[in-house]
Amino acid sequence: TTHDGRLVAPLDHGEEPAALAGPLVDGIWTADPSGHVWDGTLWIYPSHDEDTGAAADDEGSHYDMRDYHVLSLASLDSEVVDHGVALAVEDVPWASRQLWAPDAARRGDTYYLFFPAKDHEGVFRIGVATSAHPGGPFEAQPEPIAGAYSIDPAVFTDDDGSSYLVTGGILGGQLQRWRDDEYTGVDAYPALDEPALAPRIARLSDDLLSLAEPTRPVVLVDDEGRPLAARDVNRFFEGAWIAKVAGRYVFMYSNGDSHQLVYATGDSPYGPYTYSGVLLGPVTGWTTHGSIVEWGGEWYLLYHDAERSGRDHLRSVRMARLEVDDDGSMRLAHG
Ligand code: FUB
Repeated sequence: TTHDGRLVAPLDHGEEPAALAGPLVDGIWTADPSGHVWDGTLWIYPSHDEDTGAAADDEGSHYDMRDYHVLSLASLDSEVVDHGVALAVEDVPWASRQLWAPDAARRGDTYYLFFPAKDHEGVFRIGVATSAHPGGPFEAQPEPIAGAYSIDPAVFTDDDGSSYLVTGGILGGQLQRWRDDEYTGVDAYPALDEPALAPRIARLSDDLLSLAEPTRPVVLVDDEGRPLAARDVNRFFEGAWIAKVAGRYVFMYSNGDSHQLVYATGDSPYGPYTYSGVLLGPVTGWTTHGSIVEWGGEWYLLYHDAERSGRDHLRSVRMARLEVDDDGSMRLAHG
């Protein structure tokens, strides 16, 4: 059952290869997977869940992650490699706790790990760390990225080489405490018939270490072009991911209160994005978060659930194949 009591059937993977048959790794808990294919290998940048004993609350304090491990997969049939500790909270001068969902990017010979963490005042900021190897270890910049905030950084690089950083998460992710790029410290939610809180996007500088412009909202609209309202089940919650599929920009995210992975499509990385459908229904556990990645001519969904632990904050990364139509419509491929 999900957090809201619905029964969910496990995905039917049929005779799928090892990577599609169950959790990708044993031995560590992993979540929020961001996938990138570099030189033919699938690199996965997940959160590394741990039970540190932090008490559960609405701020998500029990998601108390202290480091990152990078995973790689040479083929669907090969073993997943855990590259060990890629970055730890004690190596990030500005961070105090909660290394939540990361992403990565590559420019030239340098790999970049983008990550959220609470600063010493308890405010979520976005940091960046670099490495000469996609598996790390990564060295963090001494300060968070100025102008970036909240959680769940995802970096999208367009065909012209421009990279964009999208961030945002409501509730524990503190997006509701920001107005016009200023931290208010006050939880302020729109009225139910007002436009929903929007994730933020900005182009990155050429060295990927800073924002090239102030952030702007990513507006999600219905098929009549109206911004999704705060009461809409498909409003943004957290876990943004941008990809280009069949020539269109796809914005995937965890929606509303039901936490499904849904997607919207648009003609610019900035949006607006028109709500387009559900990719993955509610999984076991309170959160859902994932990425889509093209690998060897197929599209895959990387996602997590808490089926193995039965505990919201101890999750396992999984992978499923997607069917993609010529017009960019997508769905899970069952069996
Ligand atoms: O993993 C901690 C948080 O849970 C992530 O940042 C959210 O997206 C949710 O998955």
